[in-house]
Amino acid sequence: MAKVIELGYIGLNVTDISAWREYATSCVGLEIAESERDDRFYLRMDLQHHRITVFQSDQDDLAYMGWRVRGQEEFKAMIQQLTNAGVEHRVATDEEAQERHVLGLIKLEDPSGTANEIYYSPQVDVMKPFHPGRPLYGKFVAGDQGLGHVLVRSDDTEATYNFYKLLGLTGSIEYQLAMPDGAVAKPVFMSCNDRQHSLAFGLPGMVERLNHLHIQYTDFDDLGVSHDTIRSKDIDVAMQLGKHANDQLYTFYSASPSGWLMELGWGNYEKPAAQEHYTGDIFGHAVEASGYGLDLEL
Ligand code: MBD
Ligand code: FE
Repeated sequence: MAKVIELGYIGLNVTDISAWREYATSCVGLEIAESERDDRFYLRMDLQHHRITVFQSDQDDLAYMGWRVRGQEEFKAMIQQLTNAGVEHRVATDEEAQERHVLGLIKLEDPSGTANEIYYSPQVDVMKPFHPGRPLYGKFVAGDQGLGHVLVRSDDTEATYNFYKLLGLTGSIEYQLAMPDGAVAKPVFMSCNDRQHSLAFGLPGMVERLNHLHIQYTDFDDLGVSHDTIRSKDIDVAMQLGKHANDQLYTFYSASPSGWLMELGWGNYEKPAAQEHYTGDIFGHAVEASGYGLDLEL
């Protein structure tokens, strides 16, 4: 079976592209790389040409997720796998692959209509050392763990699980959470490498496609400086610093310039030997600013 191996890139549609330049560098520490097109810029986290493309748009939401397969043979096998499963997809043109700085690209949608891409061979700029947008003590956890994770809207948990299972991700329900309205949320977390999860879904009430993007630092002090910076700018913190039960990361959630949340984190993780679920986090993560789709008792 062909499998994706990382959430390698994402595209973000944003209404305020200059706010994003400031936020991505000073609050997060990402490196800006300019594009030859004036409707976008790139964000780097490591040696890869880019990890995030920020597009000037009339909306603020996830534009697409890009999943990497190991190489050209796995790419061909993935096309066959999608065809055999009857999943609608399109092999992109050379121009479309070039636009993403990859050698081959498939375009498809998940069951909620969220744009997904599967690619092989990203451009890696080995001659251009990663240079953070603000001084960092360490760097980002990226490389073969991909850029981080996203929590996306799912209109049908079972169908969404089956779609991403076909791409090669594995996972399960990892929390049972009592919601303010008395319902029980059962979010699903899926993984394709050593990162505990690259994708989560199954929170009720989402309208936009993206609830949050998680990015991880190698160095605890960088998380602290990001927290100070975000506090000094009076940016809303939806969930305060706390430690998750599943990925064991120390994280907090603050509002990005697009209104959805950025979950910045640091920590180490040991995979449990068999499937587990939790009813809350280890500590913290109290709701501070509500209305960001994470009004949960973690
Ligand atoms: C996560 O990364 C997360 O965003 C939530 C809500 C719960 C556990 C891990
Ligand atoms: Fe998360």
